[in-house]
Amino acid sequence: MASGTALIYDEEMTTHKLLWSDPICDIEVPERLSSSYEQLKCYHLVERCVQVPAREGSEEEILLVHSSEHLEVAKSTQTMNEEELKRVSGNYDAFFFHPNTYCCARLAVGATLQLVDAVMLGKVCNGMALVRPPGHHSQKNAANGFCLFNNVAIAAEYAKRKYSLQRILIVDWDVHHGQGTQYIFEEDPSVLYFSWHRYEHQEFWPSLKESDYDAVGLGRGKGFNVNLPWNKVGMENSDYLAAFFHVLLPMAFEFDPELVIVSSGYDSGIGDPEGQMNATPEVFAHLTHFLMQLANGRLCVILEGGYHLKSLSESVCMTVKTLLGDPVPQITGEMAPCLSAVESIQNVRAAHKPYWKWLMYEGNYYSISSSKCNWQMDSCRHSKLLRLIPCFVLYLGIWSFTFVLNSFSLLKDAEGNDFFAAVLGFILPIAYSYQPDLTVIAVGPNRSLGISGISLLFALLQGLAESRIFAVIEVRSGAKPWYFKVPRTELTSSSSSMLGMNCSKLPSRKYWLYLYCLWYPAPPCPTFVKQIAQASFCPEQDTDAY
Ligand code: Q9C
Ligand code: ZN
Repeated sequence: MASGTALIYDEEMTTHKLLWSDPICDIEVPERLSSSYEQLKCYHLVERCVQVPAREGSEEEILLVHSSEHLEVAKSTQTMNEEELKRVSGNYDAFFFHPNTYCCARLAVGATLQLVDAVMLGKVCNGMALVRPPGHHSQKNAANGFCLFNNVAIAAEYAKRKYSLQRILIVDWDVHHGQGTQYIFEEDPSVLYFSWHRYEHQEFWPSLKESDYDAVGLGRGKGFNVNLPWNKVGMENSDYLAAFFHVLLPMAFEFDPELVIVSSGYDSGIGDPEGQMNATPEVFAHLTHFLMQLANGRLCVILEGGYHLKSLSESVCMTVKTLLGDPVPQITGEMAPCLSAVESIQNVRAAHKPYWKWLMYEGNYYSISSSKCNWQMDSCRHSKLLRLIPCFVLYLGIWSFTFVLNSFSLLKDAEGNDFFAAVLGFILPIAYSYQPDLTVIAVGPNRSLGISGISLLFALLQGLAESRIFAVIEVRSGAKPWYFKVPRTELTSSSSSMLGMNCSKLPSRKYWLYLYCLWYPAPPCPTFVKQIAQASFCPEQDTDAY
């Protein structure tokens, strides 16, 4: 498998700038690029990356997505004076032309394609392109929202053709809806487009009906357009993680993309004047880490928005550091998503139920296994432990241990993606709300998952406890041994000091109930509810199992 992380940056793209006063456009400044790059240098990240040069995208490449009329208008602005530039800019919603804009936009397209080539040809495993102007609002025939050419959409179309790809995932974590990208791919089942965005019930720009959760795609593309509108500002790390756990990741694993492209706007981060959200730079390390588990690690991150220079550059660094394989920083703070976020998540899940197996079967778990609601599971508690299924231990979270095991017993009859659904929708949220200092995975010999499933579980959990993972593997005698990638950080703390850890990080009951709601849409099984409540309030109860 390819290794290395590409970084693409060209100072030329800082020449595109606003020449007159315009309070709408004046946040899209050249310093967005230069200060991000400076910060990368400051953390010695630039020297750890493979420097790939940008190039100008060709007309032919731009025409993969845009009309020749649009291309000609853009081209014609190169020789215009300020007055003419202002007039042409006025034809669009929130865009400005500079005489060098066309050149920069071609470089932005070319830089993106260079990254796609580097990743697809195996020169690197992943990478980031720092580009301006951004792309995701740009449409076939129009500039929009600081975007002239749709860099990411062109890259997806290019990758589809040049490398005969059948499934590309675009993750748009910019705080604005990439309506341009949606329009371009809404009938295309080979491109799964996910976007979360500040929406506020259509109050927030671009204020479109089609940015809502019920825009699921058209024709053959039905089910491949996923909008998660945020109806309140102030969304936090927990809300973004919940969106990944309960919407994007299960869908992405079912889709099984061959390439992942991120429309990477950091205006969804804390401090941004446009987004007004509260997610910290660390969250982008986690989002990146999750996406690295797809498509054999083929991940291209392309800059979109981000207008708070400090927040932007720190978040860019978090992303690149994670792409390079550094341990993911611990996320702190409340882990329960807010009610408004849960509402949006429920809505998009309901809208997509007809199109995704993982959502379709979900309601069945309760009925499938109601007869097996055996919460005692005595055999789990003792030495037979390792002979069961792969287990996940939250350190000092033994209280939830039985709980997780039980949930597996609920799920193991269901077919298909049940394991992934369990890990993503259930284990990860629990793990993130618990914030363990150590993760222990116990794997028994009669595992049904296979190496790839266990490796995925392992990799996903590496985002926790600063990558401190301990695996207990019971190997059948005579069986061929197999291995995990060695965790990147040494286990520093001794287990006895771990034991001294208190339980102050326990998730609130609200979150447990919330998990319950997402996971079991069917009428609640009273024993189950009781178990959750007990698990939440009596964490020490099960410690004697050890
Ligand atoms: N009243 C990107 O982040 N705001 N573009 C327009 C009009 C435009 C954002 C407000 C925001 C564009 C790439
Ligand atoms: Zn944006």
